[in-house]
Amino acid sequence: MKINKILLIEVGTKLSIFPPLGLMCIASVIRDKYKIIIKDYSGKKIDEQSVKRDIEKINPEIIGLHVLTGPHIPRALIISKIAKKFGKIVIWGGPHPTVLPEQTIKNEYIDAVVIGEGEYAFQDLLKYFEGKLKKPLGCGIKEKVRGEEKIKIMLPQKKFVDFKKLPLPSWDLLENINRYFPEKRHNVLPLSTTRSCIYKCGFCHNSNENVKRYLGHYRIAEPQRGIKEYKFVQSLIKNKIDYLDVGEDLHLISYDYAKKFCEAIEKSGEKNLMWNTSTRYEMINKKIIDLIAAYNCKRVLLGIESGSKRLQELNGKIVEFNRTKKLAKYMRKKKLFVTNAYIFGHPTETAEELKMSLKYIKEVPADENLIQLYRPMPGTPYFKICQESKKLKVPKKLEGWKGFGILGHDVNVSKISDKFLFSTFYKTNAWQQTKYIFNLQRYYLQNNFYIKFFKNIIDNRFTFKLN
Ligand code: B12
Ligand code: SF4
Repeated sequence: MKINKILLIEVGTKLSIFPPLGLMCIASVIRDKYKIIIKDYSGKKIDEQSVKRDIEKINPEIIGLHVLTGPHIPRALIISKIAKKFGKIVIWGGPHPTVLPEQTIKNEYIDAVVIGEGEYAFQDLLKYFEGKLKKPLGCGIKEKVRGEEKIKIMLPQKKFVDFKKLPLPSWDLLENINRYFPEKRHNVLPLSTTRSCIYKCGFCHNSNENVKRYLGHYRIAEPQRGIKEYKFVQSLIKNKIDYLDVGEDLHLISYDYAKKFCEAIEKSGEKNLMWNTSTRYEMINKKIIDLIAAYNCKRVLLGIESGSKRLQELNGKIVEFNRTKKLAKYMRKKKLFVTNAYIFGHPTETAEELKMSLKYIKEVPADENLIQLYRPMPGTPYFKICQESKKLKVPKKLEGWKGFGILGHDVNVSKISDKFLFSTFYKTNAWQQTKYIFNLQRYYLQNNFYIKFFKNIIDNRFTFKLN
């Protein structure tokens, strides 16, 4: 089969707009061989008519979709069904097909999945559909064996992305790039500068076996790449970017890296270029805090997850109380906006252990305590505990995962009574969200983000998950 045009679709959810970083990375490595069109449905309602119109108008041979576990799935299925009606080859990539490739590809509207990192695997798959390669790696395919359809999950790729050789994401292929930067002066550029994570916390996607095998080891790009990307995107848009969001899974990994990052910010030639980061308490100290605060870092996201030593050991993140308290206090003194993330309802968690988390929330300083109910993510060590306890109904079909990761669809897999867990969660959150909004307003004023201050509707991660 001859492939000319490829349509890459960001499925997204109707409530949040986010640039399709993964698809832009894929596009960059194949755009010199094929015509690539990117459609971003994030922040939009999906209706059959407009999807039909898009597919008919573009008329690609291949349609690739980026899919997370949760509400992305029903949206991706609507698109895939229409695509199949038009006789297109449908390929899913992203976190959901990565963790459950076999079940995903069983769906009648999906022809193949990319597992883990997509840059090399997608190229293999394209060659496979062109009849130039028999055994693509890093993917799942359907093959006819003696008239019968068989699913084959292929071995991982032998190569993983080297940021030094990877072209910048194809921001210039976005249809309406200004959509992501609506403010006149204060816009945020999300950057993807890492792959995978050094750690494998028990609840996290990164501890999934397929993620470990198919996404490759932890890599972090030279900070200079982020600055280059910032300049590239700035040259494409009409408004001003003054803030880099590098708070991915794990960004600030050491003093040496922090130093390099701060030097790159300084050498960028841009006055007042701000940024945020994500890290773990065990990775930071006062010296790092002094450094990043001096070089315009504004926000830091850190995981505490639980106040119980047993649960900290279970999930692989030890957060020592006194040290954490001191560091958090110091970050706030240095005017860094501190977000501490917690999970309520860990598998096997007891009411006593939940109270230990409440102690952390009360005593460890933060501008935002981001509290989430435990969301079971398939294939993780936590998920296995849930399955063993038989408290979780594991979906037998792809469609069944649509409620995962959303507030309101939660199952209680802990040993805490439903009443105590949910009432503690909602009560604590009501108070913490109020405090957060107040702190955010203060932060906006401190940094002269006046427009954001006035426009600050409650668009935080707590409400958007009521999807
Ligand atoms: C930015 C981000 C968000 C943004 C935007 C989401 C988005 N569109 O990706 C927002 C804030 C909205 C978000 C929300 C949530 N997120 Co989030 N998020 C991220 C984060 C930090 C970066 C994503 C990114 O851009 N990565 C960089 C690009 C390059 O990677 P990528 O998108 O995975 O793409 C690569 C491959 O997957 C593949 N690929 C991807 N798509 C396709 C398509 C095709 C056709 C092909 C061939 C290949 C391919 O190729 C790409 C290049 O190698 C990731 C962590 C991470 N490091 O990936 C978590 C992550 C994606 N999020 C996660 C989770 C759990 C959530 C939430 C549920 C959080 C929560 N508890 O509320 C919500 C879900 C909201 C919802 N209702 O669906 C999990 C996903 C788990 C899962 N199984 O789905 C991740 C992996 C974090 C983690 N470590 O657990 N998130
Ligand atoms: S450090 Fe963060 S991103 Fe890494 S495995 Fe743990 S929770 Fe996941």
